[in-house]
Amino acid sequence: MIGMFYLVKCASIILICTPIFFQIKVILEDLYVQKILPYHYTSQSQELAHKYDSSRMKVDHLDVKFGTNTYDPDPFSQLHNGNISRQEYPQKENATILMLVRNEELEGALESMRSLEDRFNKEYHYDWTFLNDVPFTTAFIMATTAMASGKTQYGLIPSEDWDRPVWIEDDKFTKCMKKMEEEDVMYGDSVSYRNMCRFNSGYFFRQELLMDYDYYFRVEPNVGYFCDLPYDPFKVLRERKAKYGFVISLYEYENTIPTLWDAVSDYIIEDDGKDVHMDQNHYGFLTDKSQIGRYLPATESNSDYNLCHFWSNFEVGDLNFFRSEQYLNYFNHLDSKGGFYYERWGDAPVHSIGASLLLKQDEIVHFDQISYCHPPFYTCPTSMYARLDQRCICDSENEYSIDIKPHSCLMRWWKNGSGKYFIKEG
Ligand SMILES: Nc1nc2c(ncn2[C@@H]2O[C@H](COP(=O)(O)OP(=O)(O)O)[C@@H](O)[C@H]2O)c(=O)[nH]1
Ligand SMILES: [Mg+2]
Repeated sequence: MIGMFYLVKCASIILICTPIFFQIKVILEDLYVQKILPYHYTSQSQELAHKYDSSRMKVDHLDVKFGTNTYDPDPFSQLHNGNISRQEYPQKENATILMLVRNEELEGALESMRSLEDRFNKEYHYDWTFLNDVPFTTAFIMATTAMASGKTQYGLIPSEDWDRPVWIEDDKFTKCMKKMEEEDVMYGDSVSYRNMCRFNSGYFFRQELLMDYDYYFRVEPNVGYFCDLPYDPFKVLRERKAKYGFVISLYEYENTIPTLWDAVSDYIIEDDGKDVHMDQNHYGFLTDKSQIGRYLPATESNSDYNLCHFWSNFEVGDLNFFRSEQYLNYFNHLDSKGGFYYERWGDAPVHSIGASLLLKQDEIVHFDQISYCHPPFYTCPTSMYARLDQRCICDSENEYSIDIKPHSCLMRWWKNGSGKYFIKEG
């Protein structure tokens, strides 16, 4: 009887308290979702950011390769316990490999890295510097650091070096972009592409991570190197006192740069021989439209500019040249015209015209034995012995092997630039 009494009492208490319990449960759940969970994520991401931030990466993750399929939930921890000897590789030249890249291009970045590491950097261990307009993800940092044989470092580009400057007029910009979109201009409708081109033209060399280096080797995601590099291109530049090196040269799409040459001509007049020395530079390479062998320029142009440019997705260059007052004057002059936004000026013609006007002959190098592919074009040594010697995997006869095709400017470079020679022969 007493048992029955307690049972009924308990049941009635439960019945009375159920709504209260339910309410408490809802409140606790809300608290968890709104307060505790976000705190958990924030603190977790802060912990990761701290653990894998660029300065620690530089020190900790030098050249260590992990065993495959480790069960260690934190394989990086073995780096902290001092068991692994960290060997410092001296930089043979004061140089870094440089990649501007988006987080979502990770696989392409790794492809390029693997290729360049195999063909060149595994012997040299040059640093890799990655730049991005948004923070790199931990996944990106970890994967690229594991792929590199040298140190890695990651930079966030400040908004003032990347975004559209305030003096670009909104209405005019929108109208110009719309017009380019209607005319099917390549990347004509893209704001981010314009940011990227202006950044590469005038700001990459000002990034803090690059300040201590003299040379850079530009790499893009999804490029490849088909042969072992037969020399260190940084060393070639230093020994020759050269400032800029390229492998592929093409004609630019004129509809991306309708008024670029007007701006350049203005600049040359204003400069009045101070920095631009016509008797020593490569003006001829930019303006020669004569027939060379069987070929006239592949593209007609409406100005004196023949549209030839070095394909800047591959570059090895001297950062001090880009940081020089001469280059900055040239860039500032062009930038003030607004053509990076009102048109869609590419960094390739801007670099190429700047280098061709400001550098002396022999300060620009054509790396004839570096076999390089940025789809759709590639270069491949024509000499069978070079291909065997450098373990090449490429066909120099293929239609996309660009060197002496009508849409290549290389013959124009041989005629008006440094002449044709082989670096190995000196
Ligand atoms: N971080 C970042 N990198 C970009 C952006 N747009 C282009 N890039 C990089 O700039 C380089 C050139 O871009 P890409 O798409 O290859 O242009 P394309 O070679 O002219 O077709 C590559 O290294 C890209 O990863 C961007 O919005 N943000
Ligand atoms: Mg590209």
